[in-house]
Amino acid sequence: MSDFDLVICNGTVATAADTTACDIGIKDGVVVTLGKNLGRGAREIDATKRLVLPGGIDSHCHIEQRSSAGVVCADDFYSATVSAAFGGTTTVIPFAAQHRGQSLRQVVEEYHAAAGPKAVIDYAFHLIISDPSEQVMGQELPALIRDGYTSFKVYMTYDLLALDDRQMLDVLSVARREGALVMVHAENHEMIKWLTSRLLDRGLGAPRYHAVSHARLAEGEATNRAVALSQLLDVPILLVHVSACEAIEVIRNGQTRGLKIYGETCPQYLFLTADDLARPGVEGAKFCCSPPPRDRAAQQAVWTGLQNGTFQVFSSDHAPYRFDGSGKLPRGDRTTFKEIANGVPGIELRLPLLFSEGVGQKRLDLNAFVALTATNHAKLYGLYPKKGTIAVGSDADIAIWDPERETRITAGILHDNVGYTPYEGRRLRGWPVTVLSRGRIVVEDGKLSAPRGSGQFLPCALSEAAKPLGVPVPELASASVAGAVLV
Ligand code: DUC
Ligand code: ZN
Ligand code: ZN
Repeated sequence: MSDFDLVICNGTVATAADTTACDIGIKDGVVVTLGKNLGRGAREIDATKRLVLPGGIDSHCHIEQRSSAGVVCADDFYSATVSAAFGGTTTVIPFAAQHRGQSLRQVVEEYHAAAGPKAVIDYAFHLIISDPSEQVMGQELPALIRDGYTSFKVYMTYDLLALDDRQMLDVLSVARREGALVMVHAENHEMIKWLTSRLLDRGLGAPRYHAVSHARLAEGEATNRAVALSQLLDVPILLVHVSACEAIEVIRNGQTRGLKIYGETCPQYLFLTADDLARPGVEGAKFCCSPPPRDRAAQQAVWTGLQNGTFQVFSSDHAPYRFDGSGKLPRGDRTTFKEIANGVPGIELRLPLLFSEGVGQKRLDLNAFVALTATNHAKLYGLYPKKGTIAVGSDADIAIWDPERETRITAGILHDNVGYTPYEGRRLRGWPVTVLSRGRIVVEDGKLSAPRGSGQFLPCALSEAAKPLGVPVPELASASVAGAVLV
């Protein structure tokens, strides 16, 4: 009789805090012992010369989602989670996206119905709030937060999604009261609309003009406004998919002033630039996402932000659209940048890209890599320490990496349903070769072992990160002295 279902031995185990040579004993899906000479397991994995890391958490990805323009993602919960697992990710947090007029509760039920039978790894949901009606804000949202949907995204741009500042304040005040974390897509809607119509009026519809219309000042201005709204009500916020130097500066500045402002960035802002959108014909459509990739200086600023703690999380923002009429090119070669579905795939390459160019090129140490790709996601979204670390009592969600393995990226080796990758032809060093979810082998030797529907839903707890500072701005403090509760 073995003490463990599985023992991983002889590997180098790294968490966000430490790197140690130790073995891992796993029973009933959970890490039960860390140490040396653990004894036998029913199964053993020899991890000599391998790195044993917490499975990645991708806390920003779009799966089986219909965009506000009605375009459906190329990946369903099967292909997306399989692709995630092959890239070393063991938990995803996609969005249950409300369209205007929809009941939030019903939206959540629909996403459960889609994910339950298909996901091969564990998943939670953020909400997207596009219609903060009285019913949604007064009843549905508070109830959903209590049911484990403790984070939600709001947009400051897009005709069918954007909230105005007043609506943003309404949403922030519910988040404050209920302890939820608000994720903000910060771009100035009017600037983008104005630039877009000027460009199109002048016949400039090619993909490269997407990056012109989504100007970096639009991102900087909206980020600044989001921080001010957050400060006014003393509500923590997370700025998602940050790409521009102007926005990074605003976030850093808020953090320096002691505000609970969090930042997320993504592979496209490290490895792509606006020049990619200028590739011949409509090829540039493959690189159109919002905010768009910028220039080399912005790439460097994003690296610096990962190094100095401005960014807590590195997510894929996997928004998969095929390069045809069903996705990127609704009007074929005549599609203008305004009509191109916004988003790039990246759920499988998020970790290998950051490992190779971050850890491999000594821009990040291994512990920072783990923090940025797993631990901090679990902490921000109320999944820690069940997820995001390797510790006694944690789920045995583990990726075993061969740090020397060299891979030339091409769409054909990936497991998503997109048909192209923005990272075609790149050479990476380091790859997750064995991936476990709750002690079950999901990927081994390039093969999938987990059945459809074996992933489990994870209700999220309220997180410390979302707690207000408790220091209202002076105006609010004076109102509350007078007995008025404003938030
Ligand atoms: N926002 C996202 O989060 N993903 C893709 C496009 C967008 O605008
Ligand atoms: Zn967004
Ligand atoms: Zn997104």
